[in-house]
Amino acid sequence: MKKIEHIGIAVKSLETSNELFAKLFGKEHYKIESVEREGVKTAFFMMGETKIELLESSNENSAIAKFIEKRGEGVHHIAYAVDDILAEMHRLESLGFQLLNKEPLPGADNKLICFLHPKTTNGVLVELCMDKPI
Ligand code: CMX
Repeated sequence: MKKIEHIGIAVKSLETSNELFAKLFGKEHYKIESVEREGVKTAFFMMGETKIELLESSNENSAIAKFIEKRGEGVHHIAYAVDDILAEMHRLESLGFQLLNKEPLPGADNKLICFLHPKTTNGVLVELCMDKPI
């Protein structure tokens, strides 16, 4: 793993939280993108080399809706940049980490992604992400 690529924060309202985080950071988000498969609408802020991803649920059965219902708004996942996502998935699975998807999936911001179950990572949902090959 190379660095923290982004930190995902679950929010109830993207509109309200975009305003709040713009005040906090002193700059606006650079992108809004929906990921239909995950039932989320996201906004990205750039923080040096790291991004902050705000996640709003777009349907009541999504992972973000469940998360907010159980735990309220807050840090949802930490995403780490990797060079070779398949190699990293194989490495981590062989070490006993539980992959939540067996194949890399397309994620927001031009990434291929894989999640690791928080039960196998000390309660923190981990995402691996790699730039989509051009
Ligand atoms: N971080 C830490 N723990 C989490 C969590 C999170 N983000 N989400 C759920 N959990 C916990 C639950 O609280 C629960 O803990 P307890 O057993 O102590 O109550 C445990 O994980 C298992 O929860 P579950 O109810 O069995 O499973 P869920 O249906 O809540 O699913 C998870 C949890 C992580 C497997 C599911 O959310 C998932 O597959 N996530 C990956 C996809 C995702 O998060 N997509 C949204 C982001 C998309 C994007 O970034 O674009």
